[in-house]
Amino acid sequence: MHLPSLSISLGALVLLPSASAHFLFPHLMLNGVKTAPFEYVREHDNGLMPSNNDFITSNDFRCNKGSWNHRRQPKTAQVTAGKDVIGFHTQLDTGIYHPGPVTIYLSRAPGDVRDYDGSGDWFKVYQLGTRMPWNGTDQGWLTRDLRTFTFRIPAEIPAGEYLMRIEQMSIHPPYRQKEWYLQCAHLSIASSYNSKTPGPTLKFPGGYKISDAAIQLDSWAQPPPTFAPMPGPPMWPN
Ligand SMILES: *[C@@H]1O[C@H](CO)[C@@H](O)[C@H](O)[C@H]1NC(C)=O
Ligand SMILES: [Cu+2]
Repeated sequence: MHLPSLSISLGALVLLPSASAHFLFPHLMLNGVKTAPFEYVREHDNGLMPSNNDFITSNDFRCNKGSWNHRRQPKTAQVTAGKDVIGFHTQLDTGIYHPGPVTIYLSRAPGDVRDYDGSGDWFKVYQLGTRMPWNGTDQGWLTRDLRTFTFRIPAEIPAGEYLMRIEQMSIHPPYRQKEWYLQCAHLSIASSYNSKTPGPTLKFPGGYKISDAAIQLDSWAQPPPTFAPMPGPPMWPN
């Protein structure tokens, strides 16, 4: 177990001034319960550091830097498709103070999720962007100051073990520059669904391109943008 290192890293977090604290998502949300930090979430070695756009071409864009070294630490949460409400909660109740979308993807492991690197297909099950219409301000983001991002697992997901990946793309730097925050949880999904495979799917890296409209959004533009495209494909099921 990694409780000693966990308490050290949380202690270090507490000492950080909030202005330099970015976002981790160490708590799996399970039917309204905030589980312990990293109980079901794969830790990584990037701490609270923002990643820049180089990140989207890296294998670390799956579950963040160094997460492979932590893959045996979390438990795998037992959940049921079409029933349980799941998601993530930020570290130390930090509100999302950087404007930008939050998306959540699932990828089925070939076997045990603890041995899965996220190199397979991902599909999107959650997204939260701006109010519509958007007046181009930070206040217009529905993600703003939120700490919890949850959704009911769709019934239309085959049984199996899954990585669940949350991503926040911060859009406050100028032009195409973005900051990226992401983290993965371990799920075992019970389901009787065995119809069409969830999609559309994408790979990480490769699925996002700098030319994507979501990444090209320039929050500094004048006049301000009035539409913020979501990163990635449409959600499953449509
Ligand atoms: C933009 O909209 C948000 C709510 O969506 C509001 O709080 C804010 O005052 C608005 N700002 C401007 C400049 O219209
Ligand atoms: Cu920042």
